[in-house]
Amino acid sequence: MTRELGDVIPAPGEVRPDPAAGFTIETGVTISAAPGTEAVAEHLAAALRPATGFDLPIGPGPDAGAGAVPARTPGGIHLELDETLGDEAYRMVVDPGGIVLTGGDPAGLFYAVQTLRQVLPAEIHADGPRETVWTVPGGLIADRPRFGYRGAMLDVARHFFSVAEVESYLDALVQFKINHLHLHLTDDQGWRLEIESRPELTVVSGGAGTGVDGAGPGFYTQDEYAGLVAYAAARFVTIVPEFDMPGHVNAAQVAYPELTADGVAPGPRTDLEVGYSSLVAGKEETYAFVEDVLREVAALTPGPYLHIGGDEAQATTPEDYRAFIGRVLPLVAKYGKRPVGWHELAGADLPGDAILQYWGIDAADDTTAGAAARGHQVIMSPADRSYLDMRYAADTRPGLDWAGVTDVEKAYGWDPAGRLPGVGEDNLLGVEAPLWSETLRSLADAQTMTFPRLPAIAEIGWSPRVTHDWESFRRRLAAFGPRWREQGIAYHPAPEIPWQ
Ligand code: TNX
Repeated sequence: MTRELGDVIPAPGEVRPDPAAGFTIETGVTISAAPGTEAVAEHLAAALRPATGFDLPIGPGPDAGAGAVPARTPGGIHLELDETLGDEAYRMVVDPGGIVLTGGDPAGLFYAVQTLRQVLPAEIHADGPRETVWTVPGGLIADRPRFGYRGAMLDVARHFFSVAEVESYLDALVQFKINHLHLHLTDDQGWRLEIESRPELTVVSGGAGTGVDGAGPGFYTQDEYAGLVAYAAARFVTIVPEFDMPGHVNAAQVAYPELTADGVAPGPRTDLEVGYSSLVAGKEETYAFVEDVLREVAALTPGPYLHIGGDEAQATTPEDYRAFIGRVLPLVAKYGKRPVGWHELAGADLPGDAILQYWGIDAADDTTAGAAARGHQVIMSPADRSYLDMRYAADTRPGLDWAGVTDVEKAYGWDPAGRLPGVGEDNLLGVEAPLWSETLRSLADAQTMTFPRLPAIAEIGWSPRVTHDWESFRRRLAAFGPRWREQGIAYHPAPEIPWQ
């Protein structure tokens, strides 16, 4: 099916189609990579070679800095950088002479590549050669993100996902210009990252029988986790590790009974209850433990953020909560990281750089607004719009429904800057779509809950508000059916989308 230049999710800021001026990628086409673009050129070639069957050799491009004038290779695809475009921004120009992709930085260039993939026929995602005419529609796209933080979250505690599964999930996310993956690494039902100074965490709470219904065992060694962080970084994704505390800690207490009030280990838990476990604010053992965890995780984390959870601490008194958070936040700073917490953290004294992640379901929350007024940045994840674990409809499975059911139109139909009175555009770091895994049992389950709603959240996070248009979105989304089928990505065939 012929593509139109603007048939892209997230909707680009500016699209100037020139239908007379397309370019067809044929055998013999080459890729030229200006200095600094080589790694993205490899991503581009890897995306185009399998389905086209073309060699698409990568050669050096003219170095604009060295005064070489031709900013393109006639008959080819040229990659270059122009920092005046800005962070994560890009431009794509397609005419009969070829394709020029210009990034404000390498991340922006990577997003140009994602846009190019989307305006090629769906068969471009096939893993072997296809007889297809690989025409790219002519014209210009100039694009840049609305928010610098466009996140997804995967709960690997309630159901563990292997490194290969997370990498596959991430490959699907980056096609929508997601740039943060928050990993919920610990909860009552499991502990999923090896901590060398606290080996029992994963020996006891990462193995067989952990996870909801005992169905999601596993953990990452530190080497595996470092590999995952590097895999993400190569795709311009920052991993945000979360260690949920002071609640959601039963798995830690099973492994280290000194973390309970009476020093007696609780039994392992595989049910869905929340709000019953707590670290003990008045015990020094608590802070020795937290410091061991934060120190090791910070050393494994090139990104700026450490997420300390802080949600649903019903088993912690408000005084203990404040005392606990007051001891833990300086530890995050000690190891050079910026703290992120669920919005309940607003009830504690916070350093100015602390970020709140809002997950509420109504607009009556004034603690988050108060924190925003004091200068804290907010990540918007309202459960009734952005939670990927909510059911699509009453009769769809898997999923929960405590925040209601969320069809695609509801996931798309909100503005993060209009969600909470007192939390406007300037208070927002960005948006995130969390996927909790209590009801998930496979990567296919995770994909089914994520697609097609993640593209809605991605568009809300990336696209200028003026482009927001449900009719346009559902038509553009329809084209992803064949793309996901080619990639083997499961998706929910939402009835409101006229799927191709
Ligand atoms: C609430 S949202 C939780 C999680 C659950 C989720 C299920 C939040 C910060 N806490 O513990 O997994 O609901 O939707």
